Amino acid sequence: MTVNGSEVGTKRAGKLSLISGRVLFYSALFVVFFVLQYTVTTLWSSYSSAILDAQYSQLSKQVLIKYDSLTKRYMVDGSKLSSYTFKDNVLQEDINTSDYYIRENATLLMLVRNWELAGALHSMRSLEDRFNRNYHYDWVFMNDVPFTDEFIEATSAMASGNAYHVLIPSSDWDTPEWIDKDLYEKRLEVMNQTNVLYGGSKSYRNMCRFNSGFFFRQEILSNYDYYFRVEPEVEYFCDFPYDPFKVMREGGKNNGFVITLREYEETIPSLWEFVEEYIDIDDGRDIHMDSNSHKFITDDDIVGNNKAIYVSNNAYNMCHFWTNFEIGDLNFFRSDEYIRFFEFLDSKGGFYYERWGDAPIHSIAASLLLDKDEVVHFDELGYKHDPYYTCPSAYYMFLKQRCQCNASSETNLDLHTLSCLRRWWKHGSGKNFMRFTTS
Ligand SMILES: Nc1nc2c(ncn2[C@@H]2O[C@H](COP(=O)(O)OP(=O)(O)OP(=O)(O)O)[C@@H](O)[C@H]2O)c(=O)[nH]1
Ligand SMILES: [Mg+2]
Repeated sequence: MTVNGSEVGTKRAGKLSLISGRVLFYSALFVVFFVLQYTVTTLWSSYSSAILDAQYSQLSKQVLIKYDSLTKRYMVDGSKLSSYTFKDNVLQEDINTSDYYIRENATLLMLVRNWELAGALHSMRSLEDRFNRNYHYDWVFMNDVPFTDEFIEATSAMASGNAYHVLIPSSDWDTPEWIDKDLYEKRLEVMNQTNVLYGGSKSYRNMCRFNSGFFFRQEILSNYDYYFRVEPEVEYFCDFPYDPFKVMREGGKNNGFVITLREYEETIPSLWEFVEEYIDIDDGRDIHMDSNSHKFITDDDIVGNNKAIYVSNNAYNMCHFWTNFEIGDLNFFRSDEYIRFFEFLDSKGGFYYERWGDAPIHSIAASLLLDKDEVVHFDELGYKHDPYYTCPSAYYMFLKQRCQCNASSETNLDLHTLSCLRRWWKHGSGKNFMRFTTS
């Protein structure tokens, strides 16, 4: 049988095309398979990461709800004013401890006039409800004239502890003989005319001098280690979460405050000059610049977002602790260090020729004579003395302590440019993060 060449060629060509068709088919199949597998893998991995994402978001949401919303939430947007905690279940924790009712050797103290009875009762009611009803600390009332029976009866009834009413000896109250009377009258007149707050008042001056150098010498206070100063017509906005006297004793604190602000310079024009003189005389005996908080009262750079620059005529920046709320260690005021400091300043006559307040005197003494860690800011204690107040800005504190105040209001002094709180955090014993900022 003969097979011609063209027939063989056709058969070969047919075989070849069959083979290349198969190759093409399998290649296409492989490509399809590969694409399919890639698609399925990609889809699966994004699906599973979406599930994981969802799980993680869920978890972090739970954390947010559990911690942040309670413990790091602030009443004031954009401002980290108050302390916060990372403690779990902080709102459920019981404030009470087994030694809840154990008292320190301390008293509540009010210098007051008979006609201020209603205001005194208002303050007492507030402090009793928010704090003292659990402790029953004594109340000591002081006056430069005898208390009326009505005053004694009403305040004794309001006090949950013992109430003592003390007459201040005139030697601790009245203007001393060595004050130059003509000069005094002239200065009174000038300050009155220039509308300096209480500039024309003699009794206000006696009060400031008494509160600076004599209250702690009253015999009744020799029975106590600590005092808590209370004024008429003030208010405490929150339940006290602790006994502040205990905080003082356990922490080795000598002075505690809630509000710090600038003093009116026209009331203390020459005070700082004399303080500088005293620092020179002291020459490192009582004043230790390496551990005290002198920068709190001298530094005037911008701190945090408080952009106000306060210009004063001397190196004192006018920052002081408001003494209408003050918790202090009487032993500090009774110490040689404090008495030396007070007597030096008193001898200059500025309580009368000017109108030195007890707040700058106490504050400068604390900032120079005490270690910075011996002064404490009680940031949990909401408090009002017109025209300002302070209110805890940490949300958990606000709820837990049943506060009744508006932390974000203009009258919350901590938000105000007059406030020295951030400066205290930076140079005193405040928030550590403030110490590491450049501004
Ligand atoms: N016994 C007595 N107490 C006084 C006298 N002057 C003031 N005080 C008390 O001293 C404290 C401070 O006096 P305040 O009049 O409150 O002085 P302030 O806090 O600087 O000013 P405002 O409260 O704004 O009037 C208060 O507890 C007063 O009751 C006084 O002449 N005699
Ligand atoms: Mg007052």
